[in-house]
Amino acid sequence: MADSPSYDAVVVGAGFAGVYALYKLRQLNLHVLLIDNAEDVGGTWFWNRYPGASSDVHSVVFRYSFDKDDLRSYPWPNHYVTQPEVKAYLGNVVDKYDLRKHIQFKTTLLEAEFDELKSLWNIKASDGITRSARYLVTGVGQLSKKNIPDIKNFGSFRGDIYHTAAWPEHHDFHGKRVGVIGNGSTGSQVLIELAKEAKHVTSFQRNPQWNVPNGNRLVTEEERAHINEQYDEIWDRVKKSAFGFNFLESTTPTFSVSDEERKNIFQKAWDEGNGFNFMFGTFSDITTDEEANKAATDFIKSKILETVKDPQTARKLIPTELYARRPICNNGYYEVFNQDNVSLVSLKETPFTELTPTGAVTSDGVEHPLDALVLATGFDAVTGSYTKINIRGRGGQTLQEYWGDNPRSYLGLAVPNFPNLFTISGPNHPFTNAPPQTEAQVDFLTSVIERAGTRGTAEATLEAEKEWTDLSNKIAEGSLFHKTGGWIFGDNIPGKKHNVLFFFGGLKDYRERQAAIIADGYRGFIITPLT
Ligand code: NA7
Repeated sequence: MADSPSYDAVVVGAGFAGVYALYKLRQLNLHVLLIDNAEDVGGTWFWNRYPGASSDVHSVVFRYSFDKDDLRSYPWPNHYVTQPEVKAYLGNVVDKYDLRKHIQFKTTLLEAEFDELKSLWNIKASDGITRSARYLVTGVGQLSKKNIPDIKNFGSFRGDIYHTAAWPEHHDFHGKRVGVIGNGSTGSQVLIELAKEAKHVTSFQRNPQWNVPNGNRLVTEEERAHINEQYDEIWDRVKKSAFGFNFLESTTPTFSVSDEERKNIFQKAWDEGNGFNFMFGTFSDITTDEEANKAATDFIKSKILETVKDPQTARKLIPTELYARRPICNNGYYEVFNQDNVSLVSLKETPFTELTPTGAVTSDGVEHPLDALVLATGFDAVTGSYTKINIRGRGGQTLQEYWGDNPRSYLGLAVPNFPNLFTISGPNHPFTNAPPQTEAQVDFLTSVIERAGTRGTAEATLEAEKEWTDLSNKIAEGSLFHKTGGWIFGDNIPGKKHNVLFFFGGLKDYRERQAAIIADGYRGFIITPLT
């Protein structure tokens, strides 16, 4: 006989994943509490409020697919939504469905322990209350734990230090000399914006990356009306695609067309903008074939050389690695280096030796005077979100202990020995546009919970976890992403073992596998409805 917990489910995180989980579980009429350490909804879109923070997925599909009225009526003026717009959108969903009363903000999950006898989770939060819940659903984000660089005498710097993922509400860079460390999606966005305001901005770049334009522009009323008519078809296409974007993924191999046609295809994608479109909408083999990859990078290289006036800066900006990291796009990245108030330091050539009270010193002995330092240094992705909280499953073992050097799960969602825990965006979740990915995962976990009931237990099997991990590894090995590494494989964190952290099989394949698993009686789960 199972005890009655305080809640049927506790959801952690008020981003895209957690808000949708709350919505879905409330649809089942469950007693649910969502906690989040921020003061409002947004998740990663609450904290990453640095200047220039914007999605690089087209606005049309950077939202939930379930509410057709909202899809047609909610405004998004540009092709990309900015951070304040994403946060406002999530707030709109929460208010429209009257979910706010089920959310407790400014509350951090400290520890959760599974009580094997009672088959429920005891959840300690920063408000000092321990709650019990049958189910624990973590929507803690794949990019939540900040990566802080280890630079000698870091603490000696007397200027302001900002991490882009913990941005204060107010800032003023007018008249200031700012250093930006990092040049990923975030670093490129913040650099472009700060260069409009600051006296001087220095980009401290370790590995240069391949950037393409994002093609951001206003969406006309006619375009929007056309989109509104097409929304069903758009979502159908998105859900049957690999990456969940609103573009056609190419099936054409790079060298199946003439040199001229290839150049035209790259040029068209460059003019339209969008990183995923450039990588996956142009040709089918850019991330699987090194020669095809080189054709793409030769094109981007020609654009860098055309755009950047100073030859030394252009040289430093050209990567030597493959175009096989999470693709980056933005609005005017290469152009910004032509501004008099922007300079580039290659940390590959001259690494940091130390910070001083007034700047940063590099190995050539140059002290770069700085009033502020912006860390756009990324995240301890996927698993980092879990290492800061203690989640204890069977036998009191934490998730970190269970994973060790080998983070793994079933479907990026469930972990053996951690019954009734659902880790949205856990290890080996699909590498796609986040809203449709979280919808797919939440729809699935909701159906597992519905099947098990409010008194039941659902637990992934070791065999299912192994199968999923092997499959994720096998698919990743066929991709050039595997060679380049980066945060997707945990390579950005000193001491973190290179591991695949994503399922690269695509959204369509993921959803089909989920449907087959359900049709097969929730294969890979042991579901025990209790009495
Ligand atoms: P990323 O993509 O991990 O980029 C972090 C950047 O910071 C990258 O250029 C790193 O260089 C650099 N970095 C990290 N640590 C250091 C140290 N110690 N010294 C110098 N430079 C460093 O994070 P983002 O926030 O830009 O983007 C993450 C995702 O968020 C993005 O893909 C979107 O999905 C949203 P490196 O390349 O490692 O040499």
